[in-house]
Amino acid sequence: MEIHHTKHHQAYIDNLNKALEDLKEFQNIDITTLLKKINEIPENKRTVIRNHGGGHLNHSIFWEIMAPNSRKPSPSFKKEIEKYFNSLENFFEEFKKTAMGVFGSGWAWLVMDDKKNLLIKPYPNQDSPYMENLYPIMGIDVWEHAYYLKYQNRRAEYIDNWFKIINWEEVEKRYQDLKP
Ligand code: MN3
Repeated sequence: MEIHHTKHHQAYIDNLNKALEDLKEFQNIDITTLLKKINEIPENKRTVIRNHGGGHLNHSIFWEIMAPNSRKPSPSFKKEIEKYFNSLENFFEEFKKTAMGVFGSGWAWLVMDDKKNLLIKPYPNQDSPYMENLYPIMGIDVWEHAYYLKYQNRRAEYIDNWFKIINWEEVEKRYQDLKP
């Protein structure tokens, strides 16, 4: 996790800043707005900003939603999850299935649409849910760099263990704060 944080995440930030150097009109907007406006970015810079801006934001959220002393979702948030996924067990099952189904490098996200519906979606590379106007609530990095050092190719085991370190307080906070 430490190499992941210090080396990989920093590279996304450095490359994003470099790509923004000659794009004055996009320098002073926050990262979520930048990604929502991805199609307004000049074509020659769009891919690099999509990859590295997305990488920066995805990882920023990822570090926040993990905690060493994971508890359980609050009763009210659990109820929200049950509303969309029937049970917490079923939610984990669907989330894992989506994360396992990401071909190659990418993420699985619990996202919210602008009608406050919760859904689980796979994303390739560093694509951000913000690019399609969805709000990322909780997501797992399933790039091999996220788990290879500890789990080699055992993505399923990594996902199962990741469920045990979810910072539910922060996940719920994101859900409440991002509610449109
Ligand atoms: Mn990563």
